[in-house]
Amino acid sequence: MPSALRLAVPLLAAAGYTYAADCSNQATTTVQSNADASAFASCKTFSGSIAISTGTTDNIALDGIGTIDGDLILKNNSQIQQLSGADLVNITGNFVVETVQVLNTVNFPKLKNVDSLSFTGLANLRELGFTAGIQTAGNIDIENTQLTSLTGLNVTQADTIKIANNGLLDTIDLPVTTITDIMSLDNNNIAVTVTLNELESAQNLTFRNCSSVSIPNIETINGSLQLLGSKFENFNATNLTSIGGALAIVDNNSLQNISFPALTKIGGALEVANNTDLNDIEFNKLDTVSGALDFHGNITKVSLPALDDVKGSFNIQSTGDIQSTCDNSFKKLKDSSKIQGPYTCKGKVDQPGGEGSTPTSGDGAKKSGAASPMNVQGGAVFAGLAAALFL
Ligand SMILES: *[C@@H]1O[C@H](CO)[C@@H](O)[C@H](O)[C@H]1NC(C)=O
Ligand SMILES: *[C@@H]1O[C@H](CO)[C@@H](O)[C@H](O)[C@H]1NC(C)=O
Ligand SMILES: *[C@@H]1O[C@H](CO)[C@@H](O)[C@H](O)[C@H]1NC(C)=O
Ligand SMILES: *[C@@H]1O[C@H](CO)[C@@H](O)[C@H](O)[C@H]1NC(C)=O
Ligand SMILES: *[C@@H]1O[C@H](CO)[C@@H](O)[C@H](O)[C@H]1NC(C)=O
Ligand SMILES: *[C@@H]1O[C@H](CO)[C@@H](O)[C@H](O)[C@H]1NC(C)=O
Ligand SMILES: *[C@@H]1O[C@H](CO)[C@@H](O)[C@H](O)[C@H]1NC(C)=O
Ligand SMILES: *[C@@H]1O[C@H](CO)[C@@H](O)[C@H](O)[C@H]1NC(C)=O
Ligand SMILES: *[C@@H]1O[C@H](CO)[C@@H](O)[C@H](O)[C@H]1NC(C)=O
Ligand SMILES: *[C@@H]1O[C@H](CO)[C@@H](O)[C@H](O)[C@H]1NC(C)=O
Ligand SMILES: *[C@@H]1O[C@H](CO)[C@@H](O)[C@H](O)[C@H]1NC(C)=O
Ligand SMILES: CC(=O)N[C@H]1CO[C@H](CO)[C@@H](O)[C@@H]1O
Repeated sequence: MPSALRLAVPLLAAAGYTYAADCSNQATTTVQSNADASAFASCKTFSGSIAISTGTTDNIALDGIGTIDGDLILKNNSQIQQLSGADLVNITGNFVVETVQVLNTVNFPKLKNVDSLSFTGLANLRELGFTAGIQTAGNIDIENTQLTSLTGLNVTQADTIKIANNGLLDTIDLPVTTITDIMSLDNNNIAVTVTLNELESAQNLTFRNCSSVSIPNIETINGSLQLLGSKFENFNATNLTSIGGALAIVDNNSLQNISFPALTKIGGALEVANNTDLNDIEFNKLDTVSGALDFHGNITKVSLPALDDVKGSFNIQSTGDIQSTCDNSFKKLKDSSKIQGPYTCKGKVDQPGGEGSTPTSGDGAKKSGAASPMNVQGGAVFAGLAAALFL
């Protein structure tokens, strides 16, 4: 043990005595050893933040403390294998465990309330030891761990939840009902099943590389919904009536059916692209798309019977033969100015491209936006709007 650390160990504790530590500290209290941690055992509430030193080699048990009125931080430590707190119920600040390679046990059987939970860079952590279940956590960030499940996270409301790059995580099942800012699930185990059966309202939702996503009770998404690089065959959102921002369904090679039977309004862009097996696109109640509408891929059927207002550009390009739908349905919307931006709708295209691209083969390829100088100008404006909305 380096001499600086040895000096930091309180003498009495080192000699085997217990002593009552101060239960408050305005500065962050640095714990160097488990003896330092045990010194707080008599503190029902500890006022102030506790950080465990990067050089600590002991396992740390913060037993006795019921509430930490501050943060609990363990960062960048290469030795600690176990972190626990037998009596801890509340952390009013952040609970941060970051870059602790050998940590294999986190045991806080009574912990229920934290302001935020950030567990990242934990190459040996397989489970969260939160037996009572965390009930409140405004922000949750779990990245680069070996967790196999999120058992122990029982939050019903959160501002942000980010769960990414957890290679063994194959089940995400949370009782959350409201997400006020962002939920992002990205690159966990490729077989991960996502079950958010209580979710009713959210701001931004991003699901990338998931094997199934279930959000049957979602009613409103105030921001955007993105389904990316996933391998589910079906996606449905039976109760979803409006999306305030964009809806993007891109790069899902197994996707066969999507169902949005109640969706009427999309406040941003609607993009459905490069889903190899998705042939049939139906949005039966959709009337308004305030950004661009962009469908490209192997599409054989497009049904948008209620569509009445597309404020951005309109691009449909498919390898399939959809030309009659273009000519019989969508051209009329363009002609009556219900599609306000540039218009492209083309079947039997070799390489279907996104908004702004020129269809590569077939006949009748033409972008009506170029018909008059006035339209060109309007088109440029709307192309800009659409591009912005695609972010
Ligand atoms: C945890 O916080 C709640 C709410 O502030 C409080 O009622 C409870 O007494 C706290 N528990 C402990 C063990 O400090
Ligand atoms: C991690 O700790 C080591 C020493 O234990 C130190 O050299 C390094 O700078 C620390 N890294 C960060 C990002 O704090
Ligand atoms: C946590 O949630 C799971 C599933 O939603 C439930 O089975 C479990 O009983 C809950 N645990 C607690 C302690 O609330
Ligand atoms: C939601 O996403 C949109 C873009 O898709 C972005 O402009 C907005 O800031 C995001 N909201 C939050 C709370 O991050
Ligand atoms: C979405 O917007 C509605 C209406 O503005 C609001 O009542 C609701 O709380 C918002 N939901 C979220 C998750 O932000
Ligand atoms: C959808 O909404 C209806 C009516 O509000 C409700 O009865 C139903 O349980 C919700 N969920 C699903 C999956 O339809
Ligand atoms: C994850 O999704 C991205 C697209 O968003 C895709 O490029 C990537 O191949 C996917 N990863 C896996 C393992 O499927
Ligand atoms: C909705 O999707 C689930 C799989 O995610 C599927 O089992 C169910 O049959 C689908 N329901 C409808 C009405 O498409
Ligand atoms: C997709 O929908 C069609 C028609 O409703 C159905 O025959 C087919 O089985 C569905 N595919 C999957 C994978 O559920
Ligand atoms: C779909 O794939 C094509 C060809 O790889 C690519 O040019 C296009 O950008 C992709 N579209 C999206 C929305 O990723
Ligand atoms: C269309 O389907 C073929 C064959 O399944 C596939 O190779 C190709 O990538 C698909 N194209 C698009 C744009 O999804
Ligand atoms: C899980 C899965 O099949 N993901 C694929 C979705 O489609 C993109 C390309 O369109 C692939 O890169 C992903 O591997």
